[in-house]
Amino acid sequence: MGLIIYLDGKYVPEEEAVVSVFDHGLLYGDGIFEGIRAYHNRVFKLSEHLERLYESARTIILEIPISEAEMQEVVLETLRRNNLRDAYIRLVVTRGKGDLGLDPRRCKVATVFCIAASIQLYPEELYERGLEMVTVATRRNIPEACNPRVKSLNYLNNIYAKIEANLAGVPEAIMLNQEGYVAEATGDNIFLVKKGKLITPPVYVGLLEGVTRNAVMDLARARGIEVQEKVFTRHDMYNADEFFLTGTAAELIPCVKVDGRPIGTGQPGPLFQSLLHDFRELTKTDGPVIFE
Ligand code: PXG
Repeated sequence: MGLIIYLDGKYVPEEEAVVSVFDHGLLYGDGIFEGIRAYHNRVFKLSEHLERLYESARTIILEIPISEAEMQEVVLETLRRNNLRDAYIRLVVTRGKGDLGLDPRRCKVATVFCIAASIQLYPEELYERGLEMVTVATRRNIPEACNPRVKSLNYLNNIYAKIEANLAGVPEAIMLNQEGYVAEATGDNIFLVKKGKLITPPVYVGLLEGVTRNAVMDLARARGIEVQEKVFTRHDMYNADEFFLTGTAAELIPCVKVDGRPIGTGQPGPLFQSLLHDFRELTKTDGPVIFE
């Protein structure tokens, strides 16, 4: 593809953007990342993504060698060097090069890289028709063991769930927490609509506090819709009026069938359509400009 990649202070051709086999990001999944999008020459919710990245770093005691302001410039400059105004950005910070022992103190300096690539959006028909999903047996990691709020490089929990969805022949999985409450999908947050209210599981259930999730809650409130963060079960899901997912990759995607039960009318609902419209409008004005 001939991309220019930011790696540890330099912008290099992708062939030269390589990390050590002794990097603990690879050996142990010891690191963190963000998936970010640029729309219409702006980086959507960049400060929110950077805040989450630095908070994840603090929790795992990972020292990021550059400041948040410098990181913002890395993202913008990587986009400029690749002449991208609409893009998908992958920002990664690993524990860095160490040895074959898991002690993070063996890693002297974190590895930082940023990839900006053009992105193929889902076909429009998926947003119009909606997805089918299944609840999978793999439970979401418990916060006391591997906190889902940390956007770590350790995604095996989610990959297990994705494999189950693949085996079931559907594009996405619903993951429950240890108590059986609905948590999230493999890379997306979950919303349902019931009697005009928008409901999403609270962060303490054990999920990633999505940037898109928070944006959608704000958009709903701006429309005068009541938003509730409360726990719910599969029963609530099956009896929702509308159901949809949010995430940087998926944006807002309707789900019309869960575990064989059609949701609501079996078609994407009106509140979903309104929020998707508002979201697309917001992407035109939110975030720092790439090319002045
Ligand atoms: N839950 C999980 C577990 C995620 O990984 C979200 C929710 C949604 O969060 P945001 O902040 O994006 O609204 C995510 C995000 C990928 C990919 O390459 C995954 C995510 C984001 C971008 C790309 O699969 N996950």
